This record gives sequence, C-alpha cells and structure tokens, in this order.
Amino acid sequence: MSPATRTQVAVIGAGPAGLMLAHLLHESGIDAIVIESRSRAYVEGRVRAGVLEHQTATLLEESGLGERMRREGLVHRGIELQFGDERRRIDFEELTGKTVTVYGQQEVVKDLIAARLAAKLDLRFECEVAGIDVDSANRAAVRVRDADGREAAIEADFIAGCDGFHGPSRAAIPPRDITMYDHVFPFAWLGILAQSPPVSEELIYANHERGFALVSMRSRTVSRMYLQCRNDEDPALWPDERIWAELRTRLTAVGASTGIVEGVIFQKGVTPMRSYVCDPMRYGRLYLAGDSAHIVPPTGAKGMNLAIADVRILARAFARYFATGSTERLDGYSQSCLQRIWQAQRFSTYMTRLLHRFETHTPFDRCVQVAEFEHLTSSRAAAANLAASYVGLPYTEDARVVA
Ligand code: RFL
Ligand code: PHB
Repeated sequence: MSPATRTQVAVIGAGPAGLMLAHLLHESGIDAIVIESRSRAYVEGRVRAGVLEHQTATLLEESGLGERMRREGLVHRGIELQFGDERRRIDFEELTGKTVTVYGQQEVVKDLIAARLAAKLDLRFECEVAGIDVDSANRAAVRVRDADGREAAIEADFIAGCDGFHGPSRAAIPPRDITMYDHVFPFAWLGILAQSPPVSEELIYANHERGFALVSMRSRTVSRMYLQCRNDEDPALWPDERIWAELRTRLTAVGASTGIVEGVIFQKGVTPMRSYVCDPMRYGRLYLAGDSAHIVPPTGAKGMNLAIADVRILARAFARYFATGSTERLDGYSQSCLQRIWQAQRFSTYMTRLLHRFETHTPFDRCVQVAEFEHLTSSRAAAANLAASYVGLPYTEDARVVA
C-alpha cells in the first residue's frame, strides 16, 4: 500500500452533494479529495432529478456554476395539477414571487466535474472505498482501492459521507448511535426519457383512476415522464406503445389536448418510493450529507435540493472550523439540516398521498383527495402554502430553514 495522502476533508461520492461540497470548500480555501466508485461517464449519464428550487439555482449562480444553467435551464413559473380530467394551475410566481428551474441533475454534475477538473483539483473516479476509520478522536482515514486493485490510505481531518443511500458511510456508524426513520410506499414510478417535445410549458402532476402520471422535460426536444406502477414492476412489460397509451389515458383533460408527441424512448427505469431519515447525520469526524442521510419520494422534487442545502451548511461549518477552530457550527450541523429535511419529508409525503392511487383507499379516502384538490385550487392560502414548499423554503443567515 502506498504512503498515506493527507487532506482536510475526504469526500466520498461524486454526486451533487459531494461535488458541490468540494466546490464550496475550494471557494473557502479548504483542501478536499473526492472519491467516486463509478466512472466519469457513468456519473455524468445517470438520469435523476430535474427541478432546482429557487435557492439551489441561486447558489449555483453565486458559486460561478450558473453559465450553462442560465442558457439551457428552463424557468418554470408554476405547475399544473390534474384530477380525473380536470386540470388547474398553481402560479408560483404570483403566489411567492419565485420560480424553479428545470435543469437535469446530470447537467449539474457535469458542470461541477468540469469546474473541478479545470481547477486541477483531486477527483478520483473508479476509486472504491474499502474502509472508513472514524474511531480516533483526532483524525479520520479512508482506505481506497483504484480500478487496478491498488490500495491507498487517505488521512483527513474530516470525512464527508456523500455516497448516496447505498454507500458505505452510513453503514460505518454503529446502529446504536443513530435513529433511523423509514417509510416505504406501496408503489413505484416507471420513468422514461423520450425524444419528444414537452407536452406543455409546465410540469403536469396527474391523479388519474389508473394511477399517478407526471410529465416533465429536460429540454425543448426531450421529455421526462413518469407513471405510477407496481413496486416490483418489470420495465420489460412496458413496450413503448403501452407507455404512450397509458400516458395519453392518464393525461386526458377537459379543454386541453394531451399534447403528447410520440418519439423515441431512450431510457426506461423503475424508481421505488421511499422516505428515510438518519438522525444524527454525524458520527465523530464523519458527516453525512444528501441521500446518504435521507431520501424522499420524488413527488415533491426535493432530493437533490436537500443534498445541496446540506452541503451548503456543512461547507460553512468546515470553513468556520478551519478559520477559527470553533466546532460550534459543526456541532449544530445535524440539527440545522434536520429542520429542513423534516419539512421536505412533510411536503413530499403530502404530495405523494395527494396524487397517487392507493390500493387500500376507500371511496371516503378518494373523496378526501378530491376535496384537497378543490381546496388547493380555490383557496389562495392553500395554493400559496403548496407553492412556498415547492419553490423551496428560504435559507437564513446561519443557513437554518424558516418553516
Ligand atoms: P447520489 O447522487 O446518489 O451520489 C452518491 C455518489 O456516491 C457514489 N458512491 C461511492 N463512491 C465511492 N465509494 C463507494 N463505496 C460509493 N458508493 C456510492 C455513487 O456512485 C454516487 O456517485 O447522492 P447525492 O449526491 O446525495 O444526491 C442526491 C440526489 O441524487 C437525489 O436526492 C435526487 O436525484 C432525488 N430526485 C430528485 N431530487 C430533486 O431535488 N428534484 C427532483 O426533481 C428529483 N427527481 C429524484 C428525482 C430521484 C429519482 N430517482 C431515480 C431516485 C427523480 C427520480 C426518478
Ligand atoms: C423530473 O423532471 O425528473 C422530475 C420533476 C418533478 C418531480 C420529480 C422528477 O417531482
């Protein structure tokens, strides 16, 4: 094994959380090494989130990453909700003064990787974490194995576990030292990317008797669409014709054409719907951020935004520590993040329950869902409440959330 390399923060994972953390640390003059088990091509091609909250887009701008997003991102001023064949709009801009930006997560990841490599900073692809040592009070270490099987040690003041839901960081924490909150929904989403123009200017979230549907987009020529399906759904049972027919059925609305233009479907996948929170998000010198600490069902479009919000708080806490030796912000990290995370869990659960078909629902439950739709689209206060959560709760000076 080669001699240990030293850094201030060893960042595990080159998803949005790890890459953004390393970027913010660099802005504060803090040294980091980013370790990623997958190849660059894999990470840049992984299709996931699409909606950036107002504050996420602002943070990307402020940290010099906004150039392509400004050019290619699509600013959305509202969303459409559809129940049965009734479609109604929630106007974010009018209700909150804010908008969201549709810009694929993999585009954010590409921009962050390009910035890091252009600055000649340490980013190691195809480098697997083989061990995490956080038991010492004064230092932390990560053992890594590169694509050729060579092992190396990285010693650090801190480790940032940004390795997603299935990564090794959270698993390195003794279970007795954390509380886990978990909920699995009894359905999943079949997601596609298609070479077809967006169905409408804005996203449509539909609750149809055959199940939920969502139409989103990635550009003026590429659509991203989802259909509620079974948890154990096999995408092979969904030939393209079946997907288009189902989308057309679920998106039929009074006074609007479905707007669907069939094109080549070039990506298909099933996403489970799950909620999870790990509390605290810290163990000794190991700090968890993003999906390694929490996941939300995608109905509220919050996952990547939460990951970015975590690392904004964490980067500031590290900056304070390295500038002054004060651990106050690091000690408050979990609590600051968890406030926002539980607000996002609340909203994502609400949207999921509002918009999906549950096999256990009785006619009573169904009528309550419809009543909620009527309430949202007739009460300005209710619509404003949804809009405020969707565009994102504001950050305050110390990066705590204002609920
Ligand atoms: P990631 O993106 O999973 O990145 C973790 C990285 O860690 C690497 N890794 C390792 N590296 C080294 N050694 C190991 N042993 C490792 N194990 C893992 C992985 O390869 C990976 O590169 O986590 P991060 O950075 O926390 O980011 C979280 C987001 O990816 C996630 O929350 C969002 O995609 C969720 N999400 C959405 N979020 C939004 O904010 N808005 C949306 O519109 C939205 N839509 C979605 C979504 C997620 C979806 N899926 C597929 C789950 C829509 C979908 C369909
Ligand atoms: C997406 O564009 O992938 C997307 C949009 C909104 C969501 C989830 C996913 O709620």
